[in-house]
Amino acid sequence: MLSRRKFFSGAGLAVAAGAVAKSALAALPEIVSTDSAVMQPPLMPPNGRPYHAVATLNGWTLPWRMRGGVKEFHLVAEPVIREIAPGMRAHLWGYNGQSPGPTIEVVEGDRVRIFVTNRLPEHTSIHWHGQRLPNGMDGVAGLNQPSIKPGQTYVYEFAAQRAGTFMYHPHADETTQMAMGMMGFWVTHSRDLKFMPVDRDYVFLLNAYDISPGSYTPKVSTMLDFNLWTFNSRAFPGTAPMVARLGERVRVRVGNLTMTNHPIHLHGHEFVVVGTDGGWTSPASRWPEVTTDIAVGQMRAIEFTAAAPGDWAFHCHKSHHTMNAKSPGAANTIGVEQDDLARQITSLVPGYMSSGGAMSNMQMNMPLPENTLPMMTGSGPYGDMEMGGMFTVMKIRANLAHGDYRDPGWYQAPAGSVAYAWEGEPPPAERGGGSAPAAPETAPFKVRKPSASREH
Ligand SMILES: [Cu+2]
Repeated sequence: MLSRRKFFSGAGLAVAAGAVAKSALAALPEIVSTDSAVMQPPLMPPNGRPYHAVATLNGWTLPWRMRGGVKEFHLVAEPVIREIAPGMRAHLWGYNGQSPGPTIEVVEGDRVRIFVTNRLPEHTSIHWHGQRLPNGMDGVAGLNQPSIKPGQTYVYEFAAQRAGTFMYHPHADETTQMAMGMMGFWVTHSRDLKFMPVDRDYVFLLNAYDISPGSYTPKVSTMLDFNLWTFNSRAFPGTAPMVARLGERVRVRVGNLTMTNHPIHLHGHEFVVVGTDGGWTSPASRWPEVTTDIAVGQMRAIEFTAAAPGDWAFHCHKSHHTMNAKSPGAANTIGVEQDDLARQITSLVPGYMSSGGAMSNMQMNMPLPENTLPMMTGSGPYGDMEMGGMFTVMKIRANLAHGDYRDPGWYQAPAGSVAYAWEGEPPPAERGGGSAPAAPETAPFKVRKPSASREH
């Protein structure tokens, strides 16, 4: 359940709400909001066409009001506090109490009306990324509509024409507002309950922030050099696990609203890309993969059968995206005695954090600035995981009930099925063929000088 509901909370609005007639209040759907980053179970549709609800990683689905056959939602753009992971909170902008905003779920053919109230200190708008809709509902401020000024509420109305995976985000002062966390997921379900059914349907957005160690608010002038890589504005170990029962069909839908691409990788299973930005892929077009690259502005839906029990890593394969903020330009200190060095540097550069070898040891000896996550962190049943950022775990269990989304804890591997330390003596090193090949006296290939005429 949602942790709290706000009915026009906020000092100024509370006065205004008291001054207007009940009939006027009834015209706007109630504002449902949460301050929690805890993953909510799927929201079963209380009315309208039935569908198989999705589960939003560290997020929730926005309830609606059915009015005259139209699904009415109320989004509020506002400053929020997001716990990125235990030990770090970010001052972001989002919707209905959190960043990202709540997931919106509708069914193909639904008539939808979305009220958007702006409680930000600047203008905004919402673009419904990927939707077929009337041009005036596309949400590009200045092009399709005037911007929504602070304090104003705008109404968007359209029919959800195409089933698939979508996002929403501002199309006004976009670099600022997306760097501050304004975005949300949208799923339009098929009218046909038998169309590509799955047992679990997880959704989340890829987002990135530039928050200096020791501070709370993202730098919004950053274009590429972000230092915090997140799944739904959560960094590992703050990311919830995705869970599945052995044998279940699992779908994961990912949208990328960062400024770079992310090769998303699942361990222990092959998956197929069943959906893109433009809809479902044809079965003949699919091929098995274990990593799929998701470019900027793209959405991908992947599917696999949970065939093997265990705790399977699920992460972006750019290794600097599975760590938290680090000091840029740090040297490789592999082979350097770290302890004494760190002490000496810290006396010169307060807050210094090294990069390179032995980072975990280093961190243990270094005090972190307040509100700062360790660069490589998280612990599992066997010790330190040294991960951060865009990382979570797909937990597959034989004894999990259908529809149970609770964290089942760490996997208890059967005896004899875990990598183990060799206890005996290592064999002597031998080189094949007896002697090492002699080094050539001269380079075995010709070096051609670059020719100016061949350069383009
Ligand atoms: Cu990445």
